[in-house]
Amino acid sequence: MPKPYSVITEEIKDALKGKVGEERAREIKRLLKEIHWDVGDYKRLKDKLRRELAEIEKIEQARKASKSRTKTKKSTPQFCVVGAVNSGKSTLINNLAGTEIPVESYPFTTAEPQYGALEYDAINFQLVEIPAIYEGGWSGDKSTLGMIYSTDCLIIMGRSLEDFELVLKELAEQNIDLIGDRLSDGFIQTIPRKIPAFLVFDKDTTILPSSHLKKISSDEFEEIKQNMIKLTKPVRIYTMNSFNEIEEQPIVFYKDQITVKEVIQKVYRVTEESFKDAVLLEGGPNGRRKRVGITYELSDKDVIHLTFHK
Ligand SMILES: Nc1nc2c(ncn2[C@@H]2O[C@H](COP(=O)(O)OP(=O)(O)OP(=O)(O)O)[C@@H](O)[C@H]2O)c(=O)[nH]1
Ligand SMILES: [Mg+2]
Repeated sequence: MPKPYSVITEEIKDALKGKVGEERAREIKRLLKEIHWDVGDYKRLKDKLRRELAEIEKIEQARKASKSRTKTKKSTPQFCVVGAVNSGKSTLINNLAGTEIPVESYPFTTAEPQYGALEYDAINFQLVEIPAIYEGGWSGDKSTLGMIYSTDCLIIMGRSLEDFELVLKELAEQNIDLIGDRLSDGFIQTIPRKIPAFLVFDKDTTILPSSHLKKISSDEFEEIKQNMIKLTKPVRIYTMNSFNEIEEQPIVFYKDQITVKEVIQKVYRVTEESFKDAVLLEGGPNGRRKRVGITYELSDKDVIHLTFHK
């Protein structure tokens, strides 16, 4: 007796849960062998599995062919934390990233850059503490200046108006323009250098600089993390497989105007001609469902199911 259709569908879902890539393909092949009946509902089910298998194989082939291109540099936005001595840079990174960078009440505790990692809202951030700035300090320290120049974003810390004035002046002297969020093209290095930044102050600070940048208190960790997202403006695209399961890790872009085409190019590395169509859940799993073409412009947290010609 064939197993009831509903039982088989559940079994398939369980068997494939969490499996991706080659492992998923192997499991599908096994399931196809196991289901002997190839008529009616069973046939439709097997066809669906066969379609998914073909899709995975195509994607895996393409992935293997271009392994070197799979690592995209900007998957981890970097934030350098800059500030005067004792402004709380190490303390902030320890609080956000769970690191144990030494914190002391005397100045210049941190003599070398210190690193921390933070995952928030599906984005991996890197935090780097830059040793305390003092007047003219960066002019004689090209390696520190180089790190600041090449970072994606800055967190500027201070516990007094003088602290902030010092850092803002040093940054201006190095020809660095501070901006409220990333440029529409991403973290590109313009001349003069423009870097997205915000200020973090100790709650006892009485006067803050009249800067156009956002200002957040150093104990508002949630707000700081949210602002890191706001500043970097990630476009997170979730892909969905044939069983309507949404992948946990999104594909992340740091650029405005991302089209379906760019997702295909970045992730699947298949040619445009093999693209069949895309079904979109607007803004998340509960969003409006619509069928879109290759030039459709995606938004943050869209869920997308792509199909390709065999
Ligand atoms: N009042 C107050 N003190 C703080 C705050 N954050 C840190 N501190 C204290 O300030 C001192 C310096 O803190 P750190 O986190 O080491 O500061 P830092 O900017 O890394 O210092 P350096 O690496 O020496 O430049 C320590 O005694 C901390 O306990 C804060 O938000 N408010
Ligand atoms: Mg420190």
